Amino acid sequence: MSAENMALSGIDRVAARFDAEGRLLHKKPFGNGHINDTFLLTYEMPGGTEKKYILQRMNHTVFPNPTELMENIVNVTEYLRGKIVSLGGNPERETLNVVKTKSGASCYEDDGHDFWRMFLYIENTLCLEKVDSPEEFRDSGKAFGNFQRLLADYPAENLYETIPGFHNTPARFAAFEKAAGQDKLGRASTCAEEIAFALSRKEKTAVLTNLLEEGRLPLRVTHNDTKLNNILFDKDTQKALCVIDLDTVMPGLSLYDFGDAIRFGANTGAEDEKDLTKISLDLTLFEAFCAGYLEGCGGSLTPKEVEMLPMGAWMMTFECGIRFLADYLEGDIYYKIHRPKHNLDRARTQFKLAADMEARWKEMEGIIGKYKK
Ligand code: ADP
Ligand code: GN1
Ligand code: MG
Repeated sequence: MSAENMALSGIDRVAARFDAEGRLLHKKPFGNGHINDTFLLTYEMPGGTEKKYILQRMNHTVFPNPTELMENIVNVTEYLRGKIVSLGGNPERETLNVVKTKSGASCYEDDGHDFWRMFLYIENTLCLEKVDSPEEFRDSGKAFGNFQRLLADYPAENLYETIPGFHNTPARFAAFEKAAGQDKLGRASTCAEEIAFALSRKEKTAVLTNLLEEGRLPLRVTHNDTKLNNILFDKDTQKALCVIDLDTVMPGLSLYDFGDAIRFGANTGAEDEKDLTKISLDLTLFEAFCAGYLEGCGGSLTPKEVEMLPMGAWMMTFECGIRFLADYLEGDIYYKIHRPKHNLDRARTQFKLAADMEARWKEMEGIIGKYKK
């Protein structure tokens, strides 16, 4: 039984702890996240209408301090609410809204030490696993850029680092090397080619962290997990509406947000595609996201940040590949998997995409050249 189905049986008792209106009618597992267990709950309101909520069991293996994490989310969403209201927007649709517990806490710890949280469900939205058009991808770029701009003056020192070194690629590389060296499950022989691919690129992993240390790239408040499915699109307008999955909002580089979105959205194949001939970089989508992201950032990226955008795309793709591969080698303990070797398949697509980026570096730079100030 999946973790979601196991948890479903206890949902009513957990849901009763939260300050949701009405009577719980339906509950079902929801979404395609790799980390949390997400449920859609439908309540019947006094007049007979329905209201929906998102209930999530937080992954406390991945996020060791759920209370601090929720403090980040409450503070960030309240800050965004203020900005959205002052811009004449709708804060119930354009940012996440935390539903507190009946005792006023931002999450609930059950008897089994699992932590749960609730959000208002944002109605009439679409969550995409794949880009349908360059316009749509451009719009998602604008939304992620705008998200960063809205948080530009957020007091970053008040944010907890929910996963220390989340995009510290050299540290990720060290963790991967350790997993490959230990080879606890004897899986290294099944992915020797992938391990060799990663090892031969060790030197490149420090390019961005070095620039940050040298003060040549600015630290900003970033989202850090800018997958296309971490954005909701309005069904009516088809426009990007709300940036979700705020677990990893922390100080970071703009290049992390740009790069992670490219590695997922500008890939011609799925993140877990088995047929690697389907995996490549779609340069039209690369350019579309670039245009949208720079517009959303409001022209605030420095020339060095713009110059490094291709490196951001490569770094996030490579980093994601070594994270998937390390998890495969360690026995699939971090990411949810839905089939054997799922993490290995995911690592392979990331490495194929990273290799394609290497082959098309000049083309990426040519596109970026158009956006340099
Ligand atoms: P994970 O960290 O596991 O990726 P997410 O917070 O991204 O978890 O949620 C998983 C999915 O649930 C999202 O991709 C989206 O489809 C859906 N979702 C999450 N929050 C909301 C919300 N407030 N309204 C509508 N859908 C949501
Ligand atoms: C996870 O939570 P989700 O599914 O949006 C992961 C990202 C990876 C991504 C790969 C907290 O994102 O860092 O890039 O999977 N999130 C965390 O698909 O580790
Ligand atoms: Mg998500």
